[in-house]
Amino acid sequence: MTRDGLKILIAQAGPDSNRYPFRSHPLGLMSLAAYVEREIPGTSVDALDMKVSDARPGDIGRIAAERGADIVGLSALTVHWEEMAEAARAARAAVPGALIVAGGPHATCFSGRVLDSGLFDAAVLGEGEKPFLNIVRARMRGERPEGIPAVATPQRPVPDVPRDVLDDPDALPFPAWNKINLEAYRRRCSFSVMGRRNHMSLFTSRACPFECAYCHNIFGHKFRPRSAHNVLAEIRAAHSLHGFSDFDILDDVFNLRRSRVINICRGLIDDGPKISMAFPNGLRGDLLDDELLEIMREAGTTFISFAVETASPRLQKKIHKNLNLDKLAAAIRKADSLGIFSNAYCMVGFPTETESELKSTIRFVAKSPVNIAHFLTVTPFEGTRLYEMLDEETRARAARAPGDMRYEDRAFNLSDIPDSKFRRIIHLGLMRFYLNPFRAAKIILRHPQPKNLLAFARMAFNRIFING
Ligand code: B12
Repeated sequence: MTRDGLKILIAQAGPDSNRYPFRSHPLGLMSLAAYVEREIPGTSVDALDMKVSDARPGDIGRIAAERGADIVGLSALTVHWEEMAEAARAARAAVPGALIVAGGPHATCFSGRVLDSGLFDAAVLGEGEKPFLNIVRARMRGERPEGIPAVATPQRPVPDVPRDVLDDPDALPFPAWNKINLEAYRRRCSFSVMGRRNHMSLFTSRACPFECAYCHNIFGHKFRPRSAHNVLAEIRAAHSLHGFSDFDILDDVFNLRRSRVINICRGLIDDGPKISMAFPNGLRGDLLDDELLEIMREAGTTFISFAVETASPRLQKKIHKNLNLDKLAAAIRKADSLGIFSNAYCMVGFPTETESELKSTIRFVAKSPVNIAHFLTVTPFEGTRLYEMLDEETRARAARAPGDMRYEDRAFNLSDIPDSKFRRIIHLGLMRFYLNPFRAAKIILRHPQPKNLLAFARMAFNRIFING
């Protein structure tokens, strides 16, 4: 049976809660929608991000029924698996004939568990465009989604081909900006500098060749960058169609290929548009040099998160990040001298971490000119190499509570430092960092969004006196 005009609803599950206020655009859903509609004309895809919507997971059934959905695709981070399961249950009850498909980070990492729930007909592993398109095509032929590369099903829980990615990411259409409620993201905190901004998220490359032990690698290790030409075209289209002049670039490792970064920046400097660029997800500091930072600044870079993780060379090795700390420190200083607002992401509480290693990380950051610091307690996600390093008892605790692995959660101090001392050191570190008058003055003078300074002050207060 061939039938066009298929209706598809894809949704990202999660609460719209202030407990974790940051929001970024659901680029995965936006890309799937644009790709499927382009490849199968006549198909219509609706996208819904529950993290910025009044719709609760239980409402997905009603929404799917109202739209007459033939396929309901659901995505979530592992922390929001329960919401995703509830949405699937609601969809199954309301549109029993629809195909219910899981995708996104949780389905990628835990496809077996997702299918064992009995709520899904299929789970897509990793990059979703090609597998999802193949599922839609199979449905149009009246076939079950069996034997499709990168698609697990209850009958075949391990796909024959584990991933099915696009070799040339330039072949993707730009994300479907028209499928989401753009206004909802303007009203919420962006991932960058704690503020409400008229910004758009951007993903300019897929995959990361590094093997950091704590990472759930979604796109694999073969770095697939979009060309500078293609990235510039997306920026220009988002700017001219929707007026965005502020971009959050969320790649895993945007600056892996120096020449590409230079070409993107050169294009912006020479031919515009004039935009501001932020890198809230972290750049690799040891792959930045003076000249590169200068051109990035000239092209509009206002904010960089430096993914420090730890200042202990031993731990850098143990977690397979192998960051060159001297190069990182030099890049932080250079960014500061160029007036770029910056953040340091640190992970604290690694297995075997000692008191002196923890203090060395805090000292590294406190002595550096970064404007914001995060000391996030390491969360041992199942399915990562870090998790494999744990003993049975700690693993069991981690596996029992995936929903509890929330931001800045203190439940898993895996280090050799007793809990109370661990907390005290971090608390004192945060005080030393934020209560430095020179840093405070610089934050006020340099903040790229002065109207968000109050929100920033509230965040720093919470971090020092509540979370810290
Ligand atoms: C931006 C971002 C965020 C944003 C929000 C992201 C969101 N979607 O809600 C913020 C800052 C809020 C965030 C927070 C956290 N994040 Co985060 N984040 C990211 C980041 C850097 C980019 C996401 C993105 O836009 N990707 C680009 C798009 C194109 O990819 P995608 O969304 O994965 O979609 C593709 C596929 O997954 C698939 N797909 C997606 N949806 C669907 C749906 C269907 C039906 C199908 C078939 C396929 C499919 O196809 C898409 C296109 O190929 C990723 C890293 C990464 N490489 O993706 C981490 C990542 C998603 N985050 C991660 C984590 C762990 C967290 C935190 C839990 C960290 C922490 N301990 O605090 C918190 C959660 C806090 C909370 N309580 O909500 C992990 C998730 C692992 C997991 N198993 O859940 C990732 C993968 C990082 C990593 N490499 O480990 N994050």
